[in-house]
Amino acid sequence: MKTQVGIIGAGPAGLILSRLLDLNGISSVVIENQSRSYIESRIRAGVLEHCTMDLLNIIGIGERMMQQGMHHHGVELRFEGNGHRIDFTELTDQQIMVYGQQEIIKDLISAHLSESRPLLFEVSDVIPKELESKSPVIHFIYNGEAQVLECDIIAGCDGYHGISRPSIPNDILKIHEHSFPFGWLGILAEAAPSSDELIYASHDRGFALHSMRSSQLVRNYIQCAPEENINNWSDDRIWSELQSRMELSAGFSLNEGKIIEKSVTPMRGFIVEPMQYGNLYLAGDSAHIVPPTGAKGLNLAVKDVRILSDALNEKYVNGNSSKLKAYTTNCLNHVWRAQYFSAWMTRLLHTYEDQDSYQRQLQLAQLRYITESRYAATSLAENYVGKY
Ligand code: FAS
Ligand code: PHB
Repeated sequence: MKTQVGIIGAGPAGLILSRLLDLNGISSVVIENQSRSYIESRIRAGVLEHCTMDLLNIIGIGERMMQQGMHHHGVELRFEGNGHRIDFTELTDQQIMVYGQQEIIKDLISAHLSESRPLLFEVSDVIPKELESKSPVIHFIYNGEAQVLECDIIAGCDGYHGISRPSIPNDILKIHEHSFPFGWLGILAEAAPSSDELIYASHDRGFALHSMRSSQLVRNYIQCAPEENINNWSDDRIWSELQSRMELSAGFSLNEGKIIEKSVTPMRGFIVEPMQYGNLYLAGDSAHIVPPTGAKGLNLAVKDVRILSDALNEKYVNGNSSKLKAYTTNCLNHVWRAQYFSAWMTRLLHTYEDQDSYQRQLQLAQLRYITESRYAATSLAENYVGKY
């Protein structure tokens, strides 16, 4: 098997890269170790920056998103029993789109297969090799048979637990990482949203987030311990904790419903550099993880593959590899910006076990400042909609 770009992983990074390359007449093969049904049902991101929404429309897979997604023009910060709206459109002239990651994956896969572009599911034993050579290869098993994919470039879009990053020698990789002392217990529930926009609540009992997927599906999160045991959380306990942390002095209650999915996610920041080695290029979660408080993970993956496809286009169309050489530098700009914003939102909105009243009052003073100062609110809004 032969192609120009071998892509490992059919997440947002891999599938959007393949489409961008195809639009520039560059061939690629995407290999994925999970089944189609598994990755189309995996609950992940839900918030798209303005520029991510624009890109999905530009590459021609935004139709269902624009019909079924929810256009949000702000978010609410809730603390001390009051809600405060941050008006994105008024402050930045941009918005966000709330549309489930698994829906984007479904749209990308159906476009991919309807155009008969190669996408292999349920591969195994994937091993990228000869990364420093002019023709790196990917060994893998497909339908029980050993395969070798010869390519010019390998794109490692296989997420944090993938094989691509570990294929780079340890002495080459520099790792920056930080674990926050809490996790998120996330639920997907059959209930109508209780607000038109997302609610970020900072409460003495801990952080909580009210998000949504449709007019019948909500996605809520509560701050918990990093290694929290989900079995200690009955559905009743989850709803009562959410209600407590979302309280308003004027009265408020979240619509409750059947919880159809619940999981605990640790909160950490992680970045490797370089994001390239020979002819292997990392994009998305394979190179960096952000705490989800800033809703940046998926959007970062999209920014990476925009830069990578542009650099590959320059190589194949103009024979100029300067942008490929500068790939890591060009990506780290937006990656560290998103890390900064995600860590800032996390520290602002979560309570720390060893926090004293002085530190709690500092958080509340900062929240008041953000909701009273146009400049502070604009800073949050710009970072949230992805205007950078
Ligand atoms: P992905 O992990 O999405 O895709 C990698 C793909 O590679 C997967 O399909 C995997 O099966 C495949 N793969 C792995 N190893 C392989 C191998 N050896 N061979 C072949 N294939 C292999 N981000 C937000 O912006 N907002 C959110 O609300 C949000 N919520 C999240 C909630 C959870 C629980 C998690 C885990 C993440 C969340 N994120 C969120 C971040 C998330 O959206 C990621 O940033 C995004 O999926 C990154 O996309 P990819 O880099 O494509 O990686
Ligand atoms: C989500 O809708 O899943 C979501 C929204 C905002 C975040 C994180 C997750 O910050």
